[in-house]
Amino acid sequence: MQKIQALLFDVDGTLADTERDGHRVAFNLAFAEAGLDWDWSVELYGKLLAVTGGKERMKYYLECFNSEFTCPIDIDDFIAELHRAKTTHYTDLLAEGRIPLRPGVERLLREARGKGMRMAIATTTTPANVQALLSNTLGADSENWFEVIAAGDVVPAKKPAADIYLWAMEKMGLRAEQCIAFEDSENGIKSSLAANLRTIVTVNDYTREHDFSRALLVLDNMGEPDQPFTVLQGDKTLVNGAVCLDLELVERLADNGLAPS
Ligand code: XBP
Ligand code: MG
Repeated sequence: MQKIQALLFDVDGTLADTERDGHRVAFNLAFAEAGLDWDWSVELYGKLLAVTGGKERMKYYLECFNSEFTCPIDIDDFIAELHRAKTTHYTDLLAEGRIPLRPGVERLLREARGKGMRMAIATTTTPANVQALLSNTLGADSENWFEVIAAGDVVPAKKPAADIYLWAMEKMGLRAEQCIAFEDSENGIKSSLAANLRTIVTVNDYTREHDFSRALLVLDNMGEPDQPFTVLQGDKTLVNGAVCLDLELVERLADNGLAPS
């Protein structure tokens, strides 16, 4: 088995718990600003997360949850304008420091960076959102920690399609067996597995019940030395008493985990 050369990170739900208190809130602010009475509750948003991509999610909402709505202008223009406003609200929320990184994320990123491990982002969200999250949590230059930031509309087919991971690996000149993906959702792991990537999952409140049966390991979070993770699924003998996800554990899992087929 080839030694791991790169870590490929999903963003929303994996690096930070952005959906409920970030994206959802920003969508609602954009709706109110546009004079719409749409209100995406925490519960409704859980259903809407079935579709990745903010523009795609709004269309799904109109089709399945608000089909009475008559669009005043061309639907694509209308959605695009709402989405621009939503992105502004979302990046403003991040600038207020409202959304921290999840436990263990900064520790693992710093360790990987210090040891020369290559890193990339593979996400469905808009590039400006990734930039805002990284700069407001890890500092202005932290975007440069990632060799490739694969985000948003750079590929036409969003997760669960494999495209965003394939795009990132192509840019890095790497094959799937040389990388490990980090995901938090079923659409995310469908995408990484379709790209043939072994995948480690950290769940969140929206994704706890998703199907992660083909993950290398499923954790509640990446853990810290003084705040241990809980192993939800996977081979506990490989975890071997570790309390947090560090590079040694990632490599051990990768060496022993079967490639998805
Ligand atoms: C999460 C998504 C995104 C965000 C909203 O992607 O599906 O659509 O919810 O962001 P991932 P945009 O977990 O792959 O990071 O509104 O910018 O699409
Ligand atoms: Mg995600």
